[in-house]
Amino acid sequence: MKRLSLTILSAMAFFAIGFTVYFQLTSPYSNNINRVEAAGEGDVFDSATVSFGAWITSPAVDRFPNNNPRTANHHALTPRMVSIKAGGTVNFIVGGFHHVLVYDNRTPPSDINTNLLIAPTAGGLPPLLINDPNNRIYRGFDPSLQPQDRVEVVQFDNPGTYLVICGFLPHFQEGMYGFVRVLPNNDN
Ligand SMILES: [Cu+2]
Repeated sequence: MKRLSLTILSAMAFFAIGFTVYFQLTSPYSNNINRVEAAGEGDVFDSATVSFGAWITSPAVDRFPNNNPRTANHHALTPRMVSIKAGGTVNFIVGGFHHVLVYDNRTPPSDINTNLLIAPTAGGLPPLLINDPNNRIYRGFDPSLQPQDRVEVVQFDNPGTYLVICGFLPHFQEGMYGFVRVLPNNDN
């Protein structure tokens, strides 16, 4: 039995590491703002919705009556990039222990100083929230003070390519970030 659980554990670890590497190597967006900007536009609307973390279903998850199982959370922005018109909004639908941070036009993920950290206000956690104010244009709620399922709506006046990261350090280090492309609004 012990050997079996060890095998399962190492398989899980292998999968987690493999997935992280795969994601970083294959993401068209990793650190390359030019490629984000060059991506196809499709239909662009005034608002977009981004799932900011999610609860997995495979294996099955039971949150009843009031559970936030830490190991059952998907650490990603879905989709990883959205485009909206200038003046529009992005609805970040948060699912899990996540911290929404938005950085100004053309900030690459590599610019984020992960040595600047603060502790969540509640819960006695160590300083694991990224606190780099340089080019930061929106900092969301401290997740330690909020329900894990919530919405934060952010508005963008100016065209540009904005980096959105999860400020919870372990998630950012796993690649939990994405981009909002704000295109000129020709409707005005
Ligand atoms: Cu997160």
